[in-house]
Amino acid sequence: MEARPAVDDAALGREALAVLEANWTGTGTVPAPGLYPHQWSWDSAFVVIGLARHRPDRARDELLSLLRGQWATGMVPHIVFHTREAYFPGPSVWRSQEHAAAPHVLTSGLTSPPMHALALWWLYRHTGDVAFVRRAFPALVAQHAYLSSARDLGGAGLAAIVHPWESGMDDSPSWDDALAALPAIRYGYRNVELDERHPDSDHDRYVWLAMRYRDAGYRAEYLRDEHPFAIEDPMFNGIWLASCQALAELAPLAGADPAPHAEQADRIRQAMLDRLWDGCFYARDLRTDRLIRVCTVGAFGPLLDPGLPSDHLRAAVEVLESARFMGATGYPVPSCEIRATQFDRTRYWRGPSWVNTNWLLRRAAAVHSLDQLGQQLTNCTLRLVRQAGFRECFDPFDGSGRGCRDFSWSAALTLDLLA
Ligand code: 2M8
Repeated sequence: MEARPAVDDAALGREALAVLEANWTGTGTVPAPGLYPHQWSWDSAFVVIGLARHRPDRARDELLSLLRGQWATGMVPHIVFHTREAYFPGPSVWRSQEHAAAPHVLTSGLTSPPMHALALWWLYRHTGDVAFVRRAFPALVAQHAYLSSARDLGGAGLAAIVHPWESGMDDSPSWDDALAALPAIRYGYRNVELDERHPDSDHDRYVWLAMRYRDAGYRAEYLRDEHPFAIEDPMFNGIWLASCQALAELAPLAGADPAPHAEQADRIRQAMLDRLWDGCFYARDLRTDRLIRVCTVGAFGPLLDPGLPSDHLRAAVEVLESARFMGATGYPVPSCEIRATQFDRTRYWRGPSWVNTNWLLRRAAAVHSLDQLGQQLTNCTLRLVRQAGFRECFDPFDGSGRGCRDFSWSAALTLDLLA
């Protein structure tokens, strides 16, 4: 494992700010130089959270810059392309400019976990900037309205993801069966740097799914009636619920009624309990109407909800702290439970530990006053970045770094963990 010279908190904070400065393009923060040369949606929300205390000006610009990519439908795309730099699949695949609802800036046609209202709430909490809340609030209300109108494909109040990229956890074993049910595709499109992550066949299926949705005009009716991939994911919906609660708290500042946002949060909670719980939270495949019985870090998204019933909370925390997750490795929290046959400590969202999911779990611990768990998550996550740097993800057993270096959300959330 690579050794880094010991750094104290102040030096680590300075390093984190330097990474974010280097990854700022003038219009937004890229997740990492090279591999990810554009603005990714939930990455930006984590950057806003990390910069809230240190650079509120930059945090505001980051959020506004991302929201320039919002479609008239309210959809906040998972990638906003501010430059012509190469990335596959880029603007020529998504063809957003051909869609009447798309903005002038080029974007992807998919969305990603709706972290943004939670990020706005975080920013407000640290700055007290009411004027900015008023400015950003309507866009986030529109984002949520899009999710409840166009994405409630199961009709029970949850938002469905229609592509693995929308989960933020592309190659999670949760999507394996749904992907395997798609036709075998061979485009041969490759981004060689992704070889470590996705077998060719999966990557080709990702592209095929995206192009089918594009060719259907990014229509909600197509998603409901025909699209072959539709999954209710507990992490996506847990984040959405937390963002609804954030909007409910921010609403009075924006001169709006909090009730619809609080009610939406209640609906999501009830639907997750009714549809995704069976001893822990699982994703539900809407095309087979079955739970996907592999327990991943996504299972803990609903813990972000302070209103989660205490028996569900207790059972989920027991799973989290058990040898299936935190209890077996020195470094929390593996992205897939260790005993699963699909677990792979080296592969991206199939085993490695990630700073953003650790941060989300630490936030969940805070909302439930689980102080010891929160402290453990903070300390162990800081240990990862102290030892291996701001890597994209980390081996959950020995803490060695994997994927990109100078990764923005690892740096940004370290700033928050240090505070
Ligand atoms: C990863 O996703 C992209 C596709 O959007 C990829 O695999 O190339 C995921 O880790 C996702 O959560 C993240 O937002 C993105 C950029 O950091 O990379």
